[in-house]
Amino acid sequence: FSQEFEYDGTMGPQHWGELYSECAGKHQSPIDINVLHVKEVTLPDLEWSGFDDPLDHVHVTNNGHTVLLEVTNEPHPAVRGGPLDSTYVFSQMHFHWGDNDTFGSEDKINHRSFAMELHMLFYKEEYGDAAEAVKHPDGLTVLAFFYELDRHGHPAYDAITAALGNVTEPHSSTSMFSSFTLSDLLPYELKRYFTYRGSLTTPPCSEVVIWIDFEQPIRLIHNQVGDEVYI
Ligand code: B30
Ligand code: ZN
Repeated sequence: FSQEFEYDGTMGPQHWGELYSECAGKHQSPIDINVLHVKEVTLPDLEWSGFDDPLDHVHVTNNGHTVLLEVTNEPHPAVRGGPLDSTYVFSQMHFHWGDNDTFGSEDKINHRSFAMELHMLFYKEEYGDAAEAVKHPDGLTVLAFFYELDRHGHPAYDAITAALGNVTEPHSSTSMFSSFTLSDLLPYELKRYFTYRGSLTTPPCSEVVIWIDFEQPIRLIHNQVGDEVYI
């Protein structure tokens, strides 16, 4: 099966710009956030909707780049406020991780990598869907959460960890019917975050993403981190 891109070698990030022109852009993600250069501002509160509703059906896919979770809840969860001037509707969430627990996140904070990163992708409601939204500079927002290893896990992740066993091979998928909420997956403190204008972190690298990176990491135990899923 031929991949459209890879994470190293001749199809690695250094070469993405040859096939996908936007990957050679000037506002590319991921970034290394230098906290000393961050301007501290007060923004309106983020408003979350649907995050406390049990998810009725979660479709889990190993698409060859990541493990992607899609939900069927109606109405879709959504987020507004903070740096966002409108409502953004949930599209999918997925993870980025490394071969071991010392790296794996995409963005970094003060050069520090985290073991894993969760991306919750939302599209601006007025654009109707993610495919249309990606054509507009304010089309998408990604809520990004870092993970830190701890001896005490986060119970809501047990269902996801179990489902990963069914998607260890690229282009496999499975369904989950366990009732957790999106909030169950998140850290306790959601008031402090870093926000910047950037891009999709993989091809087509479109510079259409309002990034919101939460400062407080999610704590997981080692066996809840997905380093045995092959992409
Ligand atoms: S991220 O949140 O910035 N990591 C995409 C979505 C979110 C991010 C990066 C990329 C995205 O939608 N990419 C295009 C989708 N893919 C199709 C696919 O599902 O698997 C097309 C592609 O890459 O060019 Cu392969
Ligand atoms: Zn991502």
